[in-house]
Amino acid sequence: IWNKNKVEKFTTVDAFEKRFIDHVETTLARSIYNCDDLAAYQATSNSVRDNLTLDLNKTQQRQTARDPKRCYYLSLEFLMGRALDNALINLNLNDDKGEPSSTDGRKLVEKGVHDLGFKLEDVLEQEPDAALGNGGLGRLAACFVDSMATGDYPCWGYGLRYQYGIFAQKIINGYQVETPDYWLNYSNPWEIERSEIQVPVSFYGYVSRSDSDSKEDDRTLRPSEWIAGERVIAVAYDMPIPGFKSNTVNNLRLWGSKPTTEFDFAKFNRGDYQNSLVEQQRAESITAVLYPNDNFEQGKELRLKQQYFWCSASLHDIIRRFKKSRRPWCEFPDQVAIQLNDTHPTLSVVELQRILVDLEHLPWGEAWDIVTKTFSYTNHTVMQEALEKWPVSLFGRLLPRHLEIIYDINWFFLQSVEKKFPHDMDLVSRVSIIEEGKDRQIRMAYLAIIGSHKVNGVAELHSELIKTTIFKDFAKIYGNDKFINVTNGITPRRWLRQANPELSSLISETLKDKGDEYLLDMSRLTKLSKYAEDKKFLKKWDDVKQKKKLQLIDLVEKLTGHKLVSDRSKIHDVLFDIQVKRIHEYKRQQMNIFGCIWRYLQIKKMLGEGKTIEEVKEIYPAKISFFGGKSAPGYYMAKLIIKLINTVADVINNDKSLDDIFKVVFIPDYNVSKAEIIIPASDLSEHISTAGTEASGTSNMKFVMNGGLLIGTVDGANVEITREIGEDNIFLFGNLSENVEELRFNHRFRKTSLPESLNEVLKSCVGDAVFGNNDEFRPLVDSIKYQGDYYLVSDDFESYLGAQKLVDEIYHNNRNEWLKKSILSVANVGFFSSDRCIQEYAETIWNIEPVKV
Ligand code: 26M
Repeated sequence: IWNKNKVEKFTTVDAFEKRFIDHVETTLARSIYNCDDLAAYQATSNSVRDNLTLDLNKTQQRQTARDPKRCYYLSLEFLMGRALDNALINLNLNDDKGEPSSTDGRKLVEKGVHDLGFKLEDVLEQEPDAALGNGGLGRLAACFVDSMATGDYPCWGYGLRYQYGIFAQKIINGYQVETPDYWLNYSNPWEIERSEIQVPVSFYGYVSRSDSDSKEDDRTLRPSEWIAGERVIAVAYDMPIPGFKSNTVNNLRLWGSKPTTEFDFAKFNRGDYQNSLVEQQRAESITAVLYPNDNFEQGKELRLKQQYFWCSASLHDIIRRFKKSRRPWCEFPDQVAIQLNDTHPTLSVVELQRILVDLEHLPWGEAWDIVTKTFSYTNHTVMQEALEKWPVSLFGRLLPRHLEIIYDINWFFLQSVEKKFPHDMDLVSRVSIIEEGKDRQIRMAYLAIIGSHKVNGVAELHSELIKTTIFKDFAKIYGNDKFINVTNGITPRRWLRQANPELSSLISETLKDKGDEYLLDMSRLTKLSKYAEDKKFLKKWDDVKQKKKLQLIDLVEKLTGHKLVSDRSKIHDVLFDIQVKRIHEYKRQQMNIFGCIWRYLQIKKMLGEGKTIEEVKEIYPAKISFFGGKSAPGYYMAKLIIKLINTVADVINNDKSLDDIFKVVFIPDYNVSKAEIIIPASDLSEHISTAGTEASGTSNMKFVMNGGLLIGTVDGANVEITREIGEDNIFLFGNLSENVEELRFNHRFRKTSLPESLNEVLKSCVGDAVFGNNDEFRPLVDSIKYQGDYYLVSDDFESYLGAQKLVDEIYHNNRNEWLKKSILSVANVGFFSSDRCIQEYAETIWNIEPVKV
């Protein structure tokens, strides 16, 4: 009976339409006469999800049967964006037996939705972003799960199901205002609630040791019992992750918190029914919100609670799966690899050690051997303020047994260091997991390094820097094999095919690649090089870009209500210069806006001298500078930068004398779905961090993949991008990271003076000058003039203006040259596919192999 009545995937338009109507009438309990775009989105999503679910089940059955080594990617953030369009692109329409079918799933559903009276475009617009992340780190995790499924790797992601994603940004009066992102408002068709998968997680309490006369440093040889003070339940919510042209559908498991059904009878008996319920309700707050910091550590207890809740539930789940195959514990690292996305999941190292020693009664040394073979750690930053540390006092109260275990890990580690470097007591104290001082702190990065067999940076320069600066001592202790580089990547399915269907079709048509195989094998793109001087092709290439620019104009006009361009037919002459990313001093949006101010002041000067607009345009051709990005809510300077951008935009955009040759725009609420519109529209994008501060950057890769040129510093992955696409095709400027220390030193001793250009700009931002705004921006000016200019804006400013001048010249005087650079960039962007990146992780760190379904 089961076999005869098997649920089938839809593989035809008819079958899709049936499924759709079924969902409208049953799942949504609505009549087909009362079906709006939102209902259509939900019915479509549920129908597509059914297909995914069937393949998910099959993938998991297959993996259970084969029982290969699996990788678990632990990340507190998965910045997934929208799921439907991506699912359509990855839709796998083969039946039970066949090879992946050649039917385009997206076209099929588009037709079906159209037959039912809707426009796919409008339906897709209904979906809220799954914005469970801050920026680069979270979006990287999302690209990674896509590539893991595409490469048929047996991998799961583990994260938290925040009820509120990153806040929505409103711009009011030029200031950022945060509003809650309650993304689950209309139920989420992409999650499968596994109400039967419930894992209890404990907090607080104390440690009990049966053997009270054991010697202090002997205690780890015996297990201890943790008597917890609070218990909550972790419930699993699964998101199916389809691969492209693959039958694999992997799983992203997000944990939600809820109260136990245990009840505090003591309180109840005291007549305190209300309060005993209130405390239970607190459990739900653990996964309520994503912390909106990016590259900044705050040390909040609830954040640590989130981390432990997630680590504990995930490890429990992983171990439950391992135990099914009844292997001995020593085989655990042959079956399980766990990747730590930054230090946020480092507690899982301690939790695994605790489980093995306290609950499974393994000897300490055997347990630790298993732990270190299992874990590996990715570092995403060298900036001090972003390195995670927890006060010992706070930590010990929440997780008393884990604190003991950390002390013991540290003790054994320091012993081994002393043995290896007997005459270097300084080294021993420097590498202690515990930072001494009046407020003792646990250094999570050190713990992550000690608990892992591999540590990787995310771009070559960054991986070198961690070995020679923040983790220098550890590189010395562990030698050369432990610290490696895996340069980041991005998924070409979302960032080329989905974001830019126009460019994708031009590419597949040009390469005669009907099945879009280049999205899997991006080395095929190199064939585009031979068209780099083909006039007909240049025209088509340029047409795509102009079309994407108009789409961005539409978006901005919709969002801000302001008309940006009066004559859309002239868009070809307007250079789109874009910087979209989290607002941070080290990313130097302030330098970009100072550059805009410089441009404005120069234009005004020329006009004042009686030059005509046409004459001005010879030097400063038409351009729009776009900014976008969120500031952490408590980051004063970043918020001030947003206000400055909006103030400058206000003045410039309302200055009639400019005759539209220059505009500045702040796009509110930058997120993944807006990025998909913004990135394909760029002629030029800015990646201008102080050298040595941006670990990799990933939007740089997205812009290149869409034929945009970069202006940037020699930082992060800009270095490898330059190597791949050629130095003629990127506008590099500024000081190198090896000189940063000296430059900062010179500032401290007032040995540098500001360039005249910057001085003029800064003058216009204070007092009652044109951008002064009652001296509001004084702190931004002072940080450069009097506070050491930590991010070296003054040292790079002239060089930056020089690079911008070159941009203007080439874009306006030699368009074919520009287009050639654009084509050659795309032709050589293949290295930055996250498929390559995941393959490197799989082969050099995880030691796992694909399992075809
Ligand atoms: C820390 C404490 C409390 C709350 C939040 C945090 C936190 C959250 C996100 C800290 C850092 C976070 O992300 C850092 C990040 O996004 N780093 C970026 O990672 C990208 C992927 O590797 C790189 O491309 C970027 O260069 C790097 O800045």
